[in-house]
Amino acid sequence: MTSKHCILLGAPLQEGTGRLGCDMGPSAFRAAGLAGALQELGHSVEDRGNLAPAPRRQLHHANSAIKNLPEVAAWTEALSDAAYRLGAEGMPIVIGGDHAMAAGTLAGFSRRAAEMGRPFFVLWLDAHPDFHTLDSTQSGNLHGCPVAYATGQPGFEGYFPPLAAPVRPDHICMMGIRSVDPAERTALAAAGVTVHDMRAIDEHGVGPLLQAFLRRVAEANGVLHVSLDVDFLDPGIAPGVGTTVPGGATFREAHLIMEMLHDSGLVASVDLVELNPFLDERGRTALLMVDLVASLMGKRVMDRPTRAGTA
Ligand code: 6HN
Ligand code: MN
Ligand code: MN
Ligand code: MN
Repeated sequence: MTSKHCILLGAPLQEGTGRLGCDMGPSAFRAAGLAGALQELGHSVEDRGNLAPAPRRQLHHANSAIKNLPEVAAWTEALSDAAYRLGAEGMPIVIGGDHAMAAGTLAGFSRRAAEMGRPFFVLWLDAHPDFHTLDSTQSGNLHGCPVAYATGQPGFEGYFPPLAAPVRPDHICMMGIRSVDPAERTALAAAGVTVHDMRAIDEHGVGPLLQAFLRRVAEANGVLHVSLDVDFLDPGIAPGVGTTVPGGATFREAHLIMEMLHDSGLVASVDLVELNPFLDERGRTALLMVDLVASLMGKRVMDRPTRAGTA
């Protein structure tokens, strides 16, 4: 197994959600043994602590539902810069914090990939597509917007930082989707994002769906970023999240995805988002997330021949 230099960066933002608690996410991941689990697999781990962006100017938007726009804009800028820098230093694992975080990480990692002259791909594991614009969001919770921003959908100009390298919508594969707002449904189809909803998973299984995407990434010599939202998982196994939706990925579906990602050797960076320790039960969601990261980084039951993104 190839050992990696894992760089942990905490992003205790919670301003993208409608409730408090995600700011404790980075601490819970640390308490659940994230660093030790990676070291046990032979990786080196460097914990860079938590990011704390400076407050900035007021921002006013015509959509009065929007919450905490200046705060989330500041996080986006700070995370975009951090992701761009860390992308050149090792394997960044950004620990949230709510999913608004991905506005910054997608922007920064995509910019890094573009600079390396390699195409950038995203595997989005979530119950939600998070494809709202500032104009279309009705909840006003900005964790519902990062993918629209990072792919350069209109209306973010003047609020979020300009994108050096917008993510191509047709380079995004979403899995586990089961809660889509009407505005998102239309926009996703128009943009050409691959959406494997839970029905597709039920019908085909996660294995073949993921394998097809990994083959595309491998053939393009792409750089792959994985954004893992806790609510991708079924609430029965992962209660520690504010936006539970029934009918999510099972323990084995999630682990198989992680195991296949590991074997592909394609993953360059990871987001771990939406863990809300205040809603968790004795740390079980945090521990499951750490176990999933371990599978992504090489933990396996038995040795088996690697199939490196093909087969
Ligand atoms: N997440 N579509 C809903 C909204 O409020 O815009 C839910 C967003 C969930 C956000 O999954 O990170
Ligand atoms: Mn999400
Ligand atoms: Mn979600
Ligand atoms: Mn299922």
